[in-house]
Amino acid sequence: MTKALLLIDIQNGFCPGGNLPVADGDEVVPVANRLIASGAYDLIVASQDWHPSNHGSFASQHRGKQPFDMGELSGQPQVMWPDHCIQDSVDAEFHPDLATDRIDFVQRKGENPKVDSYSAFRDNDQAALTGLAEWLMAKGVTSLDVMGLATDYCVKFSALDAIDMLPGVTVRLIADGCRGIDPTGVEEAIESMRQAGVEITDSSRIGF
Ligand code: VGL
Ligand code: ZN
Repeated sequence: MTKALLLIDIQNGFCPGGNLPVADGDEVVPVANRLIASGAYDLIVASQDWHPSNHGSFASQHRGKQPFDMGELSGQPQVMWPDHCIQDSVDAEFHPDLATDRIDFVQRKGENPKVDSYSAFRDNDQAALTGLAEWLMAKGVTSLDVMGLATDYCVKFSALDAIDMLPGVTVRLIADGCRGIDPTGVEEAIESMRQAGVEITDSSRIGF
């Protein structure tokens, strides 16, 4: 048994004071730190949204678009986001209280300006892989617990891809370790993960 914890985008940009803040996003930090310290995991992996300043998911790159409008990117429907998690900015750094010294592998994503990458495993068009699935399989991971920000975007896409791309691996969502952008979206996201075979659990049931 090789157990891995996947921390999705626990970055300043998605916490209060960030450029794309998720309500109470910082509340996932103590949950992550407790899980890391519990000793329940062999491997800790973290993803980091890591955009160039001209990323095509930014409303600022589209004439007449405001943040949270719908738009298009490379011919596909795309939510227009505020500029966020720009490479090497404070906004893109992990939350300062996250126990980053215990992270074994950081997977950056969203570097191609022409396509968004909610999932830590591959771009939204499913063309380019990040390499994370290969890394986890090479480590012989048998179970993957997923938590972080935001439930209805990057957490959801990552958990669904984990089911798809890691055959035989048990995938669980640590629900109390997630916060979302849109409350309705969060309910739908959890339901779609459940239907895809993601076990929905809680940090209180793990390791302590
Ligand atoms: C995310 C929107 C845009 C996320 C990243 O981490 O959920 N959401 N970029
Ligand atoms: Zn992003």
